[in-house]
Amino acid sequence: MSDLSQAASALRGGLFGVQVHVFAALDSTNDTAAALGRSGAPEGTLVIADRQTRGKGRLGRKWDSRPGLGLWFSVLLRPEMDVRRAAGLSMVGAVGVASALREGYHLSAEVKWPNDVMVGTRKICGILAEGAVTGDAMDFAVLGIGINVLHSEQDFPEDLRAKATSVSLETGKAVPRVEVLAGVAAALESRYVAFKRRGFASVRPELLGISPLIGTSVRVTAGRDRLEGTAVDIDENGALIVETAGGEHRRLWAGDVVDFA
Ligand code: BT5
Repeated sequence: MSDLSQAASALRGGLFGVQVHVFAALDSTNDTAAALGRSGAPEGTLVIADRQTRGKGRLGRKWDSRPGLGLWFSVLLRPEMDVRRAAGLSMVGAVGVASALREGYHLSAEVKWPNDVMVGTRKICGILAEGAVTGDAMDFAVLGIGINVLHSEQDFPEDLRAKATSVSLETGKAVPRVEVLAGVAAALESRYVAFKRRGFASVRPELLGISPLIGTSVRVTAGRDRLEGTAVDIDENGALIVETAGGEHRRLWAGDVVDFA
């Protein structure tokens, strides 16, 4: 916890740090950021916790968020755009995190569509974007980011040990969490500002440059649908384009790539 108390000073001057709320423990930083959003907190408000007791993944999955080891935080965004355009936000977040890890720590971090940040086959960061909507307009969005920083392999639950990694595991160094936070916040801010101005097109070239799926065979699940084919593109709206064996191009808006090679 001690190092996280430096978060506000590490973020001073940036958009993502206009207000910083640091907690020893929360159920989920996304839920607290959403509550702040409903009570009118400004864009850029950041909520961070040393530990989450109910860290959330997508589709009701759990995010392992033990104390002292990771960056578990959420930023409140007020993007003033319709819901369909805002759907690209989680990918904007993933590109921001991957670029900060590449530039700051020379990690070969990549973005596995739609929003996992991977080093090789292991997940180093997960992103959960949630929104409050009136009609077609976003009231606000919450971009929740979990980055494994100081974990050794034993620090992950057994079922994640072969699938997860951390900044320490990849660099061999105990990098301070607030240092990672400051780098990620700056990288996110520049991508977010561009995204507000120019939409998903602003992030697409960078995303395609660090997408390990493109050109590979993939198996994707999307709700009850299963699809196999070759990932050929991520389109101008953020959808994954998969070419099936029959040559048909299928456009996927959401889903999980369960296998690729
Ligand atoms: C995600 O979901 O990857 C989104 C994770 C978002 C976490 C942040 S932390 C701050 C904010 N507050 C929250 O409550 N959430 C956000 P998904 O793509 O559904 O992946 C979930 C899966 O990742 C799990 O089912 C596990 O297999 C795996 N997993 C769980 N914890 C992990 C960890 N610490 N590192 C790597 N993989 C993990």
